[in-house]
Amino acid sequence: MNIWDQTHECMSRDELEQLQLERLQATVNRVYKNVTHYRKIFNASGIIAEDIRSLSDLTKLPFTSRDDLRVNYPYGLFAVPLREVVRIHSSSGTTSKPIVMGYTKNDIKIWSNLTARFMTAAGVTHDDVVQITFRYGLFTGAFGVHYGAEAIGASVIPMGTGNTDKQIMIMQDYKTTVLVSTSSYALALADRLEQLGIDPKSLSLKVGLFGGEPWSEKMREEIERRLLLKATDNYGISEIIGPGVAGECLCKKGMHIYEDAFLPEIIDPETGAVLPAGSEGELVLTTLTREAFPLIRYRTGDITCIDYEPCECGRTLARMKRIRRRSDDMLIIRGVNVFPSQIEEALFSVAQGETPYQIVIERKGAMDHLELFVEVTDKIFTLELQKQRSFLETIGKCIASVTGIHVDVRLVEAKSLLRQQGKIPRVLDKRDI
Ligand code: DLL
Repeated sequence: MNIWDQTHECMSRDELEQLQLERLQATVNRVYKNVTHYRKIFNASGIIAEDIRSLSDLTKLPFTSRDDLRVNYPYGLFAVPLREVVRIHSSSGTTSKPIVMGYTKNDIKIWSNLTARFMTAAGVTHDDVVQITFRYGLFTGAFGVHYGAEAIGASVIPMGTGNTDKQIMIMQDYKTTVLVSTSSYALALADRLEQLGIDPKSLSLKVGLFGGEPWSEKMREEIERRLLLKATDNYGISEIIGPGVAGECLCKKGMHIYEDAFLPEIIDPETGAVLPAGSEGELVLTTLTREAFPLIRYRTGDITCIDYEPCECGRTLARMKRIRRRSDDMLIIRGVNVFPSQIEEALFSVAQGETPYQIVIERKGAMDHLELFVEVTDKIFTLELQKQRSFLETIGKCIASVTGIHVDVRLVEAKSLLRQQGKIPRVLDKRDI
């Protein structure tokens, strides 16, 4: 089935806004009734659901932050009883505790439709063979796209991450036409193909769906040239749904936001003020159809701007620009979200106290590489060599178990990390993407 939902994707602004208002009112009602967190803050600021008479009344509602999700861990923000939840995913939080998201049966149906929509916009049809190289598990990426591809009727290869040689063998033998991955992994695949002397012309790749991490036009040009496919960008965030919030059509002029399901705003990240259309700022999203996990004015931390001009493809949905920055200190390492505070927490717990350190990120070849430099303290210095080694290994394991990523931990001389105004910058991100 070709899922171009023309009813929702080509609506006039007036019709769309009417639909958004109806869905917003229903969502506000639902969270007031079913979610203690929202009831409390609405009551405290004297807001009642009937106050939302137009879309501009949205600004009367408070923002929801990642911290609100943390405080309500695990199920505090669910708007339905657990027995109606058919799926649970989670994402990295600022501390060792993750953030938990629930989906009802209907949420999964809507989610599949949304991912099917961005895949269709990028040219995927039921004739395609879709190789998914995201991690299957608590991460929303793989399952979200998987269900969308099945909804289209494409043949899905649920590969999961890693094992690049096997990915390539399957790509050759099963005649994969659509690659679903992070942009950096697409380049890693291109590198390996080159090493193996495999001509990309011998593959059947047609479309690449890349999301989950920032990338650039320069990378797009390189991926298209080396893998001989059309590379498109798609955006999502686990708290809101996962992939399927926005995606590019083949005009490649920004990602269409599925505004019938998510109401976007752009705010000044410092003041919280809503900025006029076209300004750059932090993306704030309100879910309009979520049953299990509705969020009001969720601060995504992603810096972008929105273009409301209709697109040449016929879709009237607004388009968001590539995300290149965040308003907070969240890092994305090979598509995995990592907070410096998680690394610090793990380090200090193993070191049993504060220890000077610095996180350095580089892109080696196509892939991100994270190193943690720890300055030797008297306590560490007095350890035997063997114990020092196992100390570093324990830190690495502890960080891996919390964040899911591999970190090289290295000891450096005391006072050797460069200070700025007496302080070591916590993160040195040397990536140039
Ligand atoms: O990465 C969901 C996803 C999976 C989207 C697969 C697309 C494909 P999280 O792990 O919660 O969810 O990470 C969300 O990743 O706030 C952005 O900072 C970043 N991000 C996602 N897509 C893009 C993109 C998934 N296309 C966080 N460009 C978001 C730049 C992106 N950054």
